[in-house]
Amino acid sequence: MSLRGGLARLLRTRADAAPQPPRRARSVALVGAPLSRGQKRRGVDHGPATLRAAGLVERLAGLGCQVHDFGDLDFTQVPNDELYNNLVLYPRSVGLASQVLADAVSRAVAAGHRCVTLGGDHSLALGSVSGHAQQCPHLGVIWVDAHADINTPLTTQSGSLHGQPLSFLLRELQDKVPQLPGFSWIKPCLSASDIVYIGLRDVDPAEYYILKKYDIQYFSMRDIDRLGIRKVMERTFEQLMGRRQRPIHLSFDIDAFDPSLAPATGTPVLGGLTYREGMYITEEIHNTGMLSAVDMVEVNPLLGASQEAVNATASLAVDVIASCFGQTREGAHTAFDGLPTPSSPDESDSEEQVRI
Ligand SMILES: [Mn+2]
Repeated sequence: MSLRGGLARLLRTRADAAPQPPRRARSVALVGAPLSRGQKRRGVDHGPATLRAAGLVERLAGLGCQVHDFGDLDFTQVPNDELYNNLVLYPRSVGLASQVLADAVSRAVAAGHRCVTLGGDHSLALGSVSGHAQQCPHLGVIWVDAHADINTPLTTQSGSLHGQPLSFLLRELQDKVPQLPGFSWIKPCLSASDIVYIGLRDVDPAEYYILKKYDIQYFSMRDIDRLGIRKVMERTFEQLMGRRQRPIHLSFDIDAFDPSLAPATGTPVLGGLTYREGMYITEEIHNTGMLSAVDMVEVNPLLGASQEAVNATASLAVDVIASCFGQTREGAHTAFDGLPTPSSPDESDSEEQVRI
């Protein structure tokens, strides 16, 4: 290859390279959402405090992020919050809390932050996704979870709203979802093709029907076994960003991990993600440059069998978030960009002597 040909090829390669997305400010907003009324167990409202105590702010700062911690939102419980349809629990409390959260996430994203919502149970995604979509109407959602969380209030068996948030957000389901008290502010902001699930292994019959009928892309644990996590992520981005780049909302339920890694959570299911699969998912999402908001949900410090179990779960959740914002398994490379050189007179003398 001639020098001129090589240079021409180099220049052409540079010119033809795909345009990089604009580099977003490395500014991260933390919003604590101690929402627990979307499920029945005590303790998940301590999730935000547990994640902070596990060193989340320091870890993000160490990666070079400017961290703006907005503290915890105040979710006042609505009095006389009776069951909907004799089954669905705390609709008014969950509806109001999600509305408050939607407003906070919308403001954080509008101010140029990438927004991390610290749960809390997964019903908070009603608020975080709605608020994110107010600023980024074309966002895509990656939902990492053991469960599909897409029951409607008419198909739920438990009555818990943390198993239903996606049904309220999906346009295609609107004629199947009744108006709940406290939910009138919610506008469906997602289409079935805007969602990809990763990690499913406990899906109710009505949820399975919805996934198939509306052709929602999902990768169950069986799919991960079959394809490997690398192919799963390639297909995830093909689905969400095959035609155009778009902001990504990552909604990460800690119960996606195997219970041996994340025991302190309300609805653990055997056979979940390994640590390496979890880190690969978030590293790849970070590498797209399009991550715009993250939920970390269902860490419940009252459900660990021991303090070690709680610490392991919280530390795993912090690793997931750090990995979303640039931590790699090769290390973080922001603070170190050159080796020190020897400079003392003795050393330079001896070096000269060697040369002579
Ligand atoms: Mn969930």
